Amino acid sequence: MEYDAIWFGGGAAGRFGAAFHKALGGRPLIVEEHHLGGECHVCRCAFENFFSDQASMAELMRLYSGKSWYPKIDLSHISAAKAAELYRTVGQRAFADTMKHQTEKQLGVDVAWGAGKIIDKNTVEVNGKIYKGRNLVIGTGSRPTVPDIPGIDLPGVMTYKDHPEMRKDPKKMVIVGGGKIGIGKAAMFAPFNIDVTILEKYTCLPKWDRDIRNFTFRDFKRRGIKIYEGIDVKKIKGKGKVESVVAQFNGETMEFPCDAVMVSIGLTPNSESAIPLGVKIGKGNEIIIDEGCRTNVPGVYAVGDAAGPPYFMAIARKRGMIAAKNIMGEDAKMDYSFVPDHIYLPPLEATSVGLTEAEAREKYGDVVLIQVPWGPKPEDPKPEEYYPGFENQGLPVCGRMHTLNLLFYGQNRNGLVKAIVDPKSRKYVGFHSVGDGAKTAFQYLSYLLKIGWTVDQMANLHEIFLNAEHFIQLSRLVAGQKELKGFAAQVYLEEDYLCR
Ligand code: COM
Repeated sequence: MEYDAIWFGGGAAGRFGAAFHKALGGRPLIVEEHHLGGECHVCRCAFENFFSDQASMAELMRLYSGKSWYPKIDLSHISAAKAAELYRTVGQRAFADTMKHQTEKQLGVDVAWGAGKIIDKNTVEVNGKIYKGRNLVIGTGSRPTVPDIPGIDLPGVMTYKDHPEMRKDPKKMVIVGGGKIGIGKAAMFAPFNIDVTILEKYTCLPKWDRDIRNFTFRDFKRRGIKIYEGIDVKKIKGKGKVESVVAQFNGETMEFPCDAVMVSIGLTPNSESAIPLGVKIGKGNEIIIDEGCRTNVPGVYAVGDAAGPPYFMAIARKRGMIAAKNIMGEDAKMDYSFVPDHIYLPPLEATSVGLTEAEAREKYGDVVLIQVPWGPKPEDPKPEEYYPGFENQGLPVCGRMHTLNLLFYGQNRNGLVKAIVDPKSRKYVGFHSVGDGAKTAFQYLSYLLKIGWTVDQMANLHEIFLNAEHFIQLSRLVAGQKELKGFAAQVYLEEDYLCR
């Protein structure tokens, strides 16, 4: 039997692509060795959501312990390894079963289980059986990039892939790389009494709005998470297991004692299986595709992380959907504009879409900010006068369930929201938040940005108070202004979070 397409790899891109292909009336076959859904439920999104929930609970218990009616809780023996074990033994299997049931039984997509071998662009062999397809879609995902430095193979050195496999609780962890994975991991491990140091060669979260970065890293500093930027990791030392990380910083050699290292310097696309087909491969090991997810070889497509960044589940799934449409004779194109982004920062999360303030100023000149809190020294109000230790914060801001609790007990952790508006057109150009629960809104805000949503339109929506990002009510406060001024001019929170 010949299929319309063989989807080589059943991760987010292949699974969604094949399902979409089937829904369009096509005949897809997924080839998958391990489980459907890719890394998501093994060690990425699903696992990280779970682990972040566990870390949030630890952090919130720490904050609330002995306050109000909350009992005093001893958190000195909590265990990150225990949290990982629960997911590893129950979560991974439960998700795998669900994906299999949904894909094969509910959606009726055929799956050939086993290690596939691409024979040619129309032929794949699985367990000695030959499958034929008119098209081939490569969705083989990505892997963590690992630097070639001495000691990288020592026990105790891990990547995000190994996180669910944690069997012992580290005391001191060094995170190599301050991108969104490394920053997220720092926030996930610190609540479990793990002493965390982040070593970043350049700048942490360079693409994020400066206020979000500063808010996040000031919070890290308060929590004892140490950050070095501009530091070059040279080797990992240890006898039989990791004992320290050696790095070059400001011309000096520094050694960071630790019993665990998390390497998070980026991702490398898994493109190797497609190379014999003659597809073009880019400098980052990615399969080069056009807007329709086609490679240079007719009838061969690439989707998901295998085709390079942006590495984001929504993009992976949408690449699958676009490839499916094109296989079925449409002329569909990827749209990479206004893709939202997100970082786990338990008990909070950062979410962003559109331009940062710096990008917006470059493009539109004077932009208007609708933002709370205002900056480091608000003239009014002065909450520290009636609530000691409550400096530098404006109103309670974000959190789906902890807004007011975090206001009182959160040690300045009650969030930040920031909308950026072009005052001439009154259109939003970017939304940013640190809080809890804003992800849902950002899925829709990304669409509103794309259609040119204005402050006046936003002011006409119906907020359900309290909510996670407050953009409706904050916009309504200023939408009556003929000449839009927004909230107070921006005062950057000081960048005082770095270890020097
Ligand atoms: C999510 C994986 S766990 S997938 O995108 O639904 O396949």
